[in-house]
Amino acid sequence: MAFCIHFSVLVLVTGFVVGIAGQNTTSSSSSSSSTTTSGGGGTNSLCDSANGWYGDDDIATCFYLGEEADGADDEVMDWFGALDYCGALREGAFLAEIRTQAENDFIRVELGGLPDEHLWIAANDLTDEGVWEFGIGSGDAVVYENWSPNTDPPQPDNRAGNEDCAVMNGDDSFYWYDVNCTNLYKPLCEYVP
Ligand SMILES: [Ca+2]
Ligand SMILES: [Ca+2]
Repeated sequence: MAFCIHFSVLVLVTGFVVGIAGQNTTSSSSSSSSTTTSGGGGTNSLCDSANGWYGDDDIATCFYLGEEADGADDEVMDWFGALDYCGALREGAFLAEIRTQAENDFIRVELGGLPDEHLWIAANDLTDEGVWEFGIGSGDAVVYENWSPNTDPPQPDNRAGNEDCAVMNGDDSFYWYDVNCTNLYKPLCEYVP
């Protein structure tokens, strides 16, 4: 019985991990160091794919999609926790700063198999309502934006006057939504190799 349960979990986890990325993924039972070159992404060899970091030739950066190689894929945290989580993940890592359409497209395509995911990104208007920046009070303005037009009113709507942090919403093609910073979601982390 225990074996059956464990086997079922393994199958679920394996299908889940393969499903998100559409590419070869290092599973808990394999320490293979083969490069991941199939599918729509993960082809940037400068990214530490063995530890879950992916990029491709269209972007000069690496993203961590919140999926540990060991299948520990369900860590959720508030936005401030996400800042800390990404910073501690590896040298030079930070909560993702989506600055181009190519970067946004990489996340959307790479995560296309996980339509229910919400991922924290660095954009916030904590310091000055309606003025979006990366970092808190950094003055590093968000120039490229991908707010959802599919709500009424469209995003960002600062609903209830209390939405100052941004997520990419997998329920809506990974368009950006402003949400309450204390919501619990997975972090999308980044580092520049
Ligand atoms: Ca706001
Ligand atoms: Ca909103």
